[in-house]
Amino acid sequence: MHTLFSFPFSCALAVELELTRHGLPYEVRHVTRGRATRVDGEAFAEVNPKRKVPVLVLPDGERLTEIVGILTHLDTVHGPDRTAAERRRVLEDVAFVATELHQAVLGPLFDPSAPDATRADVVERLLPPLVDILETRVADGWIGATRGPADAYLLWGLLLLRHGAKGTTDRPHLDAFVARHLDEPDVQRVLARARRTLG
Ligand SMILES: N[C@@H](CCC(=O)N[C@@H](CS)C(=O)NCC(=O)O)C(=O)O
Repeated sequence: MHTLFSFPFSCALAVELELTRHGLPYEVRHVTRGRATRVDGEAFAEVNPKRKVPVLVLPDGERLTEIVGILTHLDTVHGPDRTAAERRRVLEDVAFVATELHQAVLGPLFDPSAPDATRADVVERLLPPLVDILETRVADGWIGATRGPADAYLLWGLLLLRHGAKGTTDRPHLDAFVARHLDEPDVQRVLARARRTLG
């Protein structure tokens, strides 16, 4: 059994989707968001001194942090056979989505203590060229055509942007990508569980 430390609608949902897609049994332990982040009354710093989700505890007890490592681990061990070149492309795309979309854009956009000017700068300056690149990448067929960890991670990023920066990702290939994923029963299951957790 895998154990995933998460909070609803965090980037850990990409890991949950990959666990679901691979048919792996897992439990989710909920972390309370914020500076004094706690899980089930236990200090979360004991679990991850960096105080960030996701944390994935493997069935043998090994504890993984950092989503790029977690997603590529699941893909390598439980995903489809890939050539060495395909693995390099998977890592490239997961790292791109992690650093350029989630850390650079979504991090400040959803940080309640970020100044309004920071959020405006992210939406007006950083996001548009990134959306251009993502639209082209999806149109060219790597992300999106080959189901994998970059897809799962990009999907959560686009769903969060639809919520936090409405209209900024309205592009034909990105819209088709999101629609295709929202049709997937695995995606619907993971989203429904996150909504139930929010209550
Ligand atoms: N370097 C970490 C960063 C992960 C991260 O930023 N996680 C956010 C949620 S998506 C978090 O746990 N934030 C703590 C908080 O908001 O209290 C990784 O790539 O896994």
